[in-house]
Amino acid sequence: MRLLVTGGAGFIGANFVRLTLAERPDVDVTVLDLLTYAGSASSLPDDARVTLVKGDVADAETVEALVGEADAVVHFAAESHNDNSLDDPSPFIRTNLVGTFTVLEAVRRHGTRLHHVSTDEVYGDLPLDGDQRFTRDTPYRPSSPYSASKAGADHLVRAWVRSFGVDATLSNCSNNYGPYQHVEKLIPRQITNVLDGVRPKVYGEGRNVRDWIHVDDHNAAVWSILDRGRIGETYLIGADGEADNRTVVSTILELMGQDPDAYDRVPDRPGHDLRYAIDASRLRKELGWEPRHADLRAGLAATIDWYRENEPWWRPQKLETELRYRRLGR
Ligand code: NAD
Ligand code: TDX
Repeated sequence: MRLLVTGGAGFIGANFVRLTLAERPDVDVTVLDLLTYAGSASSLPDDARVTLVKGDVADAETVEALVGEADAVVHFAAESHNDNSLDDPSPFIRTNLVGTFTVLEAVRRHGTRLHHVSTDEVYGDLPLDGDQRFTRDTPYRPSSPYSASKAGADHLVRAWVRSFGVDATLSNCSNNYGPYQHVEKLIPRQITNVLDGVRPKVYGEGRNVRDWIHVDDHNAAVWSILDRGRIGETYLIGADGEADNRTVVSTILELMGQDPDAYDRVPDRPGHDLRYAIDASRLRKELGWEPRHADLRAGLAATIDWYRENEPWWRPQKLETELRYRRLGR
């Protein structure tokens, strides 16, 4: 089987390729990735079963040719960072909307199976206090240009399923963490700050809650959906990992031998979503998926070790990322 993985040189995609090589001996992978600031060939294993094609998911000719050679497509490619989308939304529109449209047109022509990877942020946010959780029936209410572009992409996929009979499934996952995550994101930013002797930066009061899941649990769920998911269905992926940002940052500091309060507060992100929480019971019941790394503290400790041991991977991103944050005042 040949799988086309768009965005496979990014954080979740590269971990997906690694999991696939380890657990699916019958699957060869073609990665289509533009290698933007967020993608790196060095995140991919050097393996004869993986072919990396540098190209744009919004380029119809490139996508058409690669989909024509694939048995299935997993679509991860996206601009993924909220803060960047507030600074300049334009690449989010092109990659997330036009890119998804381009993939849909190609799989429509070739009759190829598609799994579309999306986010819980399409549902907007939940109140800080309370036990409400997102389900697949929660109305879409995205807050940022990033989440609005992902919401639009999800709607395109559902329309292509209904109107053109495309063989697609969708998933909306909560916040991922683990190895190979770009240092712009909360957890690797703060781990690498501490490694550099810099105090972590928490937006606002740090009370915002995210529902953390280890990237391998997300990717195992994607494989469950590819194997057993019902065409046209949407599966919410989450591992009951709710924690507020202060707690995450304090845990990182403590695990790294620092004072848990040794962080700085910086101005809040405009439109900052308060809380995300996923009800993944359908995925568990229908497809039998269970997270294997649900202990956030243990997962953070392993992730800290990974960043300690892989400075040559993250160091080239760090200075430019922090200069960008300085310009944004965060
Ligand atoms: P990432 O930014 O680390 O990786 C994105 C990859 O897409 C990069 O390799 C980049 O080079 C590539 N890319 C960007 N524009 C492209 C284009 N025009 N053509 C081809 N490739 C392009 O993002 P990630 O965190 O790995 O997220 C992957 C997917 O998962 C995204 O669709 C995102 O919305 C979704 N998602 C992410 C999270 C999370 O917590 N990170 C949670 C839920 C869903
Ligand atoms: O330095 C920081 N300080 C801080 O307090 C950064 C970078 C973030 N934060 C806060 C903002 C959020 O409340 O931490 C939380 C997590 O921030 P991000 O890592 O930027 O993630 P988030 O905005 O929640 O979005 C992530 O999860 C859903 C991914 O980036 C998206 O791609 C995914 O769809």
